[in-house]
Amino acid sequence: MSIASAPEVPNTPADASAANAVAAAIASTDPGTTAPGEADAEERLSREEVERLQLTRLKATIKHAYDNIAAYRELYDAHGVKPSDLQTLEDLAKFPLTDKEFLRNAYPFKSFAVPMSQVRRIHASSGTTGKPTVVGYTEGDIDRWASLLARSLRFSGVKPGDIVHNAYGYGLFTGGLGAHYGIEKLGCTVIPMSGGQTEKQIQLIQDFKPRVILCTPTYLLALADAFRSKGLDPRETSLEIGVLGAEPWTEKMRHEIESAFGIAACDIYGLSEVMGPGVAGESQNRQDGSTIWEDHFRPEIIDPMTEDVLPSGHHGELVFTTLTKEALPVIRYRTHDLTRLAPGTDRPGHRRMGRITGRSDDMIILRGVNLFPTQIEEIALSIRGLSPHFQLELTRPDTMDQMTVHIERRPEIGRDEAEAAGAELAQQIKVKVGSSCQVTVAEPETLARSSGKLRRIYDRRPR
Ligand code: DLL
Repeated sequence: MSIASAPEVPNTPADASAANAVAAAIASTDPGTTAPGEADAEERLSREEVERLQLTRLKATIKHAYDNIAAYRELYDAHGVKPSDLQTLEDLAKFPLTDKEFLRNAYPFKSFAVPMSQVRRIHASSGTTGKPTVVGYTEGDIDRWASLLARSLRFSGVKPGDIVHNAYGYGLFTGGLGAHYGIEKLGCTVIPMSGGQTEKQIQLIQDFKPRVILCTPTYLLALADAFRSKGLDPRETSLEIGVLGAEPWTEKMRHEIESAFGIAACDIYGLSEVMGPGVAGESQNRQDGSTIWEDHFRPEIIDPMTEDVLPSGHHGELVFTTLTKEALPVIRYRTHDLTRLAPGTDRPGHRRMGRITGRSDDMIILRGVNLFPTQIEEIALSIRGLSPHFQLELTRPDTMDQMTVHIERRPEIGRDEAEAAGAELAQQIKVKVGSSCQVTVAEPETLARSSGKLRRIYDRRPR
């Protein structure tokens, strides 16, 4: 494994403005600001120009991390690489990969490349097991994050002057505040609703009449159900656009949401360690996958087992290097998200990512067959009478693992039809995924809903 632990010694960055190679690189390459509603110059760069910009910023980032973060210095010294070994973008592959463990070992602040006096904000991952992953931002980082979020929203059809209902959770999670600053930056009115309080969400959507909603795809479905249970038609709201992310979702789920609300649903992708929401955003005109903002992030796809970089178009694990982060530069950071890269379309200089099919750590291995919850979502939503509300329960009643899909029927079908739909689901999973499983069809609105990222897998196998 090519990942080293962070040392116990604290970092001692010198005066950050002098030591911060990234700040200098940004200053020398920054094309200046544009009006909030217009595409900015970096967004419009050609592929060649983007790569030239990436190389300048990448050199600066590696130097910044090596000079100011002891963990990177130790890691690179142990691997016998130094910042000057990076002369081309391909040279990045010479540098070792990093992951969540690398950041956790630097808990809480040893992964920061600037003095604490320059860190304006902290966020942290939920950290269900062990210590959370802590991320920090300078004033410049927050400003660039807001600009990228604003760019992503604009790309998805949001306009200055729109009222935006922000139902991503506020707090240590990057979703709420990250989106909030971007919404303001674009010149919109933000309703900082956060997640939960579904009754209140419904009331405010009716009273404040937002044109745009931001939340997870599964929470938007929960809101659709809540509207209906009050006898209200979600298609009658003022909403026209949903900018949805923070969890995997399929094209079938997009259609489900779009028809439930009569809106355009666009993807937004990001992760805290790399920045937060807005690492990639989707064009409303095309809805052809999220465009990665490559003026700020260099993506790679690797084989998760061999760790080799895969050729363009291959499916594998997404790895990111930040190009403009001052407080927390990450270099070759393993996201565990599985996808592929595709050429840019609406923004030809910036590549797109396919839908995240799953996370390598969310993969279920059922009697030797690998499967992801998104595969079940895709199949379930193609069967009449089955809803998108499901959970996967893993048990081991004897020596064999077993998976039970608990899925709600749609209210418009009866019990008999629901049983037939459940049997059809089991059959199609067997044919398409290659694994037999049990299906139990639950009554509408009986499975757990979430106000943020939905938990799909309940693993009850003995450890
Ligand atoms: O979920 C940041 C975010 C907030 C993105 C709001 C979009 C909207 P984390 O909590 O660090 O950050 O979780 C990051 O969530 O590695 C993916 O596995 C998953 N994820 C995020 N966006 C998408 C998406 C935020 N559009 C992890 N599609 C990532 C699929 C997503 N998975």
